Amino acid sequence: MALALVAACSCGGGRAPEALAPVPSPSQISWQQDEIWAFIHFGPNTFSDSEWGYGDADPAIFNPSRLDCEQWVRTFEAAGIKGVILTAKHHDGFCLWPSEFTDYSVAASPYKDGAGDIVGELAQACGRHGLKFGIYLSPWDRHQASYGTEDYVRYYQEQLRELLTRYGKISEVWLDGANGGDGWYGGACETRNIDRRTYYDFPKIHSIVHELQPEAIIFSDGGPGCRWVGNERGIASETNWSFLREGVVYPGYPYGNELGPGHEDGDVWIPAECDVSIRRGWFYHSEEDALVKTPEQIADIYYRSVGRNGKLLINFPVDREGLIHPVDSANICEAFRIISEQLGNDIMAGARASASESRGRRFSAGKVLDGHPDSYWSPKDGTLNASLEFTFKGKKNIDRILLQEYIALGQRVKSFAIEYNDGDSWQPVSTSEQQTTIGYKRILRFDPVEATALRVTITDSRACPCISSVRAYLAEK
Ligand code: FUL
Repeated sequence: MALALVAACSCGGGRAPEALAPVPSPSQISWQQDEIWAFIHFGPNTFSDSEWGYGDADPAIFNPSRLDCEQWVRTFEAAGIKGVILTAKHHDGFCLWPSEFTDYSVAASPYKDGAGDIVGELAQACGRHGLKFGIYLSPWDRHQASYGTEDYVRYYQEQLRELLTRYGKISEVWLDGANGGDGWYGGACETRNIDRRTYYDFPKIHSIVHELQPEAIIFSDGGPGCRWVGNERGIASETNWSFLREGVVYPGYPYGNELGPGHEDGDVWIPAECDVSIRRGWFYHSEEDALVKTPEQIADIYYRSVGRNGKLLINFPVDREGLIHPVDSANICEAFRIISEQLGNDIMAGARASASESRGRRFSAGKVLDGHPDSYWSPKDGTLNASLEFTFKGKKNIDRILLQEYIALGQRVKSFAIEYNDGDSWQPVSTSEQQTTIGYKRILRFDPVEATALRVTITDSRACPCISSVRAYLAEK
């Protein structure tokens, strides 16, 4: 008996917690680990100075003189961005690839005398630099005469198949929810209303994506791969569950405030994607050259998106030459430098970790400091309130804490509390941010403290917490 016990302890060190549904797919985990992707809005709108083209722009206006997808991708690489989504077709119906199903495309434009293919050029540049690639194919199409009929639904599906089979691996498909009603529609110039829930046959669209690109994440207001965060400012809710109740939210859904926090009692894993433009508009307008978000503003958005269990999708309006404007590219690179500097020096390195309780050696407090994304601290089954303590050598100045759950086993933590020891007693950190959900990543900003120790208490959880990482920083020097 004694021998058997010794054997169990030395090889196992405790049994892993059961997964708590819903859980993410491996593609959803890797999607979230990328943290920041770029968005590109480019098309006739760039040349007509509009945001929502009516669908009647002459393809002759689409004439980028120096288009260079290498320049876009080099900018993203320098800014630590891991992938890019291109508006292959926006609401105006113009296609940035030579689709065999319409003449309304780059093939009818002066760009490369009609021999260009911007989807292909960007896909290749991403391949050369190891970036992932995704496409935006607007369901609403203000150009096509057939819009509103079954023929258009077939047309959309054929175009989707084309994009998913011609360009190698597609890692995300963006299904926008806008349906403004009026448009050119082959010259009819009228308002067409469709039933947003049923017209596009989204189950069929999803099955085409799953068949042709099984690892692609499908974005829409309600997923199924990831959901819209509910605003276009790139800001996630402080309380942010990566779940929705199945079948409730669909593209164009008359959403309330629920897309931000998600459904705490949801049954499907649909994490929040936070889209925002580096400028005001999605498309390029020269009068916005002076309105590019500053590096500090972008860093703040990072804290409010990635730092709140979201993924950041930041848009670059490519200009009329076909380039990312130098101010946009300088500001995103500087933002990346600021974030890397602020979160570059982990004060936990060298700290001693202990826990109020652990389920075994494999799940001890030290696992949150070992840098392995797949190791984690966890207390016993049924323990919903437990704490981790970190003792420093001497006093440390701290104003950020970064927490991560091991989300492969589900998102669990409902609330937590951060305290520091000033040498005499434990005090709460001073912050205006809620200490609620954690998820993949949560970064809490607080007034600087001088601490001999830090304590992270999980005060409530859906099941025993599984914490894979705790880091601390002094960002504002
Ligand atoms: C919205 C669209 O209507 C905008 O033009 C833009 O593409 C944005 C990302 O999504 O719904």
